[in-house]
Amino acid sequence: MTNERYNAGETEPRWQRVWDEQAIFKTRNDDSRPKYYVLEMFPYPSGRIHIGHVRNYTLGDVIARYRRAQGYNVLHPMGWDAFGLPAENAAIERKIAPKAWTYDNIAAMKKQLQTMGLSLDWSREFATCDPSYYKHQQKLFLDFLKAGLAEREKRKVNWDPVDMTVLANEQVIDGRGWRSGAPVELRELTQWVFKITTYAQELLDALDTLDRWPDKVRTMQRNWIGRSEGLLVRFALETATTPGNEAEVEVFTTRPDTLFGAKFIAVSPDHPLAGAAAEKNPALASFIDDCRRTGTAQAAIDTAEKQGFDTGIKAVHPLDPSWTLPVYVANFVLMDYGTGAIFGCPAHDQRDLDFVNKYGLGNIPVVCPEGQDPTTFVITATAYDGDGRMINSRFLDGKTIAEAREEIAKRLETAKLDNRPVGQRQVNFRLRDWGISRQRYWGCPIPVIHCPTCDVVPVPEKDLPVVLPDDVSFDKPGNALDHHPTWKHVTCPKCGGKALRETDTMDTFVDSSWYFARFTDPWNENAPTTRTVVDRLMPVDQYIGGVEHAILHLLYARFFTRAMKATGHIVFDEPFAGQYTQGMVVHETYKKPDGGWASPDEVKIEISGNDRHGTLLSTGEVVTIGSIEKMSKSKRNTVDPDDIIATYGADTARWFMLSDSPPDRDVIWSEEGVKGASRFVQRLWRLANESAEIAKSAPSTRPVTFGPDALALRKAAHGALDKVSGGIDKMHFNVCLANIREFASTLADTLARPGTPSPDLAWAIGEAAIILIQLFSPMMPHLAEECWVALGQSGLVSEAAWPKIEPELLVEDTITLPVQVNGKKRADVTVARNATNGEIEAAVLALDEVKRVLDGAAPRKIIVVPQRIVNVVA
Ligand code: ANZ
Ligand code: ZN
Repeated sequence: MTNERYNAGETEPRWQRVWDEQAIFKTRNDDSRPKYYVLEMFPYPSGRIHIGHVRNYTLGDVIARYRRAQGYNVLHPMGWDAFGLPAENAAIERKIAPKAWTYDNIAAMKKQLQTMGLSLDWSREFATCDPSYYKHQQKLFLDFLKAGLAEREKRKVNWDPVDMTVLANEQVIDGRGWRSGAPVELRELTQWVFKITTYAQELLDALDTLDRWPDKVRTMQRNWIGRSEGLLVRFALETATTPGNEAEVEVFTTRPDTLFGAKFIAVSPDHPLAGAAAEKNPALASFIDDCRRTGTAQAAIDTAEKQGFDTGIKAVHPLDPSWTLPVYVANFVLMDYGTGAIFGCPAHDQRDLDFVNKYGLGNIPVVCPEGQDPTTFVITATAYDGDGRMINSRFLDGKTIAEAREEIAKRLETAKLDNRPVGQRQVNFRLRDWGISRQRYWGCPIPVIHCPTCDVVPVPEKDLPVVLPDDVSFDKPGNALDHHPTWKHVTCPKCGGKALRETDTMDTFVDSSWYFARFTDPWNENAPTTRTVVDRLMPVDQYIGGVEHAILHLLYARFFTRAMKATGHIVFDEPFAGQYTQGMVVHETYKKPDGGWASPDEVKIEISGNDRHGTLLSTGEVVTIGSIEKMSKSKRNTVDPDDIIATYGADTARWFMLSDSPPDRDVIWSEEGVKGASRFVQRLWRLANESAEIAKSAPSTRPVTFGPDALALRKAAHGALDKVSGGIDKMHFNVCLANIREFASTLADTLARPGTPSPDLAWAIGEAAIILIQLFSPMMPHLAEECWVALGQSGLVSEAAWPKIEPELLVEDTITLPVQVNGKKRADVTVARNATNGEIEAAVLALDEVKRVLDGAAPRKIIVVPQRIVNVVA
């Protein structure tokens, strides 16, 4: 028996080499077995793996290894989401070329990943900044362009006048650019957009079919798509009050039922009516300018104080010609939603209520909650947006909201203004087309040429890829591609005249919208996908990543898959059959006496009873143990995967990641927890060796019968096998780990019994050890290989078939029945499940409780209700 401690530092690289040399994780595209595609969201090459990556890839690896053992042809690839701003920032701050910075980071991170023992097919690796990848992305762009799925659109964008770039809404902070701090301007620019709205309804409907997606993610997507059914309503204007004889304004409403509660009309600062009125009214013009400074971010608009400007224009109520409403320009009405104009019903919309309360317009409640007295129901500071019955609404009074909505729609559809219907039903989506133009160097070039004669000319396919130049400088703000002396100057492919390349590059979300399809055949130089391969290996069976990508990335990928289908590159609509959002890795925080933060590796934690206390390793000063928070550089509560793996080994880190919390919850990283995992590794190693020693003396063929001890152990083994298999299927990994621990204890107890085990028990111990090793092999693959050898098994456990459950060992073979005497429950009896009535009666009569009641007399009758109950009639 070995007394040696398990040495992860020695074994882990050794097994990684063996797997690598035998190329056992390489997936063959011509493998005819059923496929299983496991994918973790690919990393951005920031330079270092962080602990969140460790969790993400461990989760995926458990599934990949388990499915492989089950006989699937598993595809488990890895690559790099390599374009983006940090590379340009590094170039500016450290004078390193974005390309060199990116590929250096990739090399460093790949080394780190390889120490984790992940069962990845590295032969498929690519980075999205490889021209051999983005070439095909440019081809997809051209195909989308032909299919009408990409087009140019004039758009209002946030423009940073110092950095000379468009900013995403998230990059505008308090109206200023996040880097430059300069006040952001709204500019109208021509941008390339992908027509995601073409699929709005389909993207919404198909969410119902994604039954292996978390409900919360589907809900977030539904809300983002934001379908509303409403009514377009045309309000006549009193032309005497309008700047240029405008006769009407059209609004979009989802609450036509509230029309009798209307108090005002409001139009967006960008609405033509506002523009026309402003021309005659300088005060209004300057109000509109102020509004524009808020930027385009929804959050900024939502939180800004509601402000309006009364234009003096009067609108006529569509159901009462004698009723006029003031027309305001208001900062909370967006031009790019609905018609850019609304009617305000303050009693039932909080924004409208805030607005009237500011401008003294009052409110009339028109929906009364059930159980409220309509004569006394008033609204003051809080709008009521719940259910109820109509009040103060003439012919609608007493109706439900739904009935009133229908009634108004019907009436306004038939009512006429200027010979056309006043009302028209309409479905609106919040979803906007996807603007992909970025004024950035480090991205995929948009493959078009602008010719003064021919306008926009697609780059001919034979000229793809349009490659980024390497010789760029970042000494001026703005787009380095645009500043390049020669790159953009080309001849027009159509007329041969002088022309300019598009210097905008694609949003990096484009790069991650189809990489999963490219992984199926990254070697195809001629096309983005190989149909015979992609149609068989897609969709991804299990996708895993952070919840921060629940909306945009997943939605863009779902759109892209449809657009690729429409252009003949794939047969599927939905890229991810199963989707899982993992929780974060969190850690407690430590505050030093001087108020600064201490990192976990600077602190020594001591535990006495329930009390934990920490001191600084360097000075012995006491630190305050603070709250548990997401790991962040600012709080310094991070742990470095390299350190963990160097100290404890990858298996320990992997095991700990899976052990304490369900994968979709946050997991608290703690030194104690990792130490516990490390002790368990040693325990398993001892168990495997002790079992191996006994298994040596076991009969080589399976015994025909098993005694009670052997049977009990076999039941524990197959029970654990059953539970862990089911648990991995459901991704209940923490429960699986608990089952494995429990089973390991049972095996340890069996081994601890005094005396030499009988041959059948020795055989059962060998079987149990093999099952145990296989059960933890997806989580701790290196340890499993080492134990596999110790047990004298041939081949690699990474390639072994998942053990077969013997179902008869799962059946409880005894049954416990309640025993009544004269209708009163006296006892329980435990008998063999297949016991005869005679055997059951004998067992019942032998019970002390029954003997006492019968007091020596024979029962008159015993009635056995099979599997249910036994009645004794005394
Ligand atoms: C009158 C009304 C009364 C409204 C009421 C709501 C409650 P969703 O569900 O998001 O589609 N709206 C319409 N266009 C707008 C725009 N461009 N900018 C800002 N708000 C706009 O929201 C539709 C509702 O949002 C519409 O219904 C309209 O206000 C407002 F008790 O009309 B409602
Ligand atoms: Zn031309």
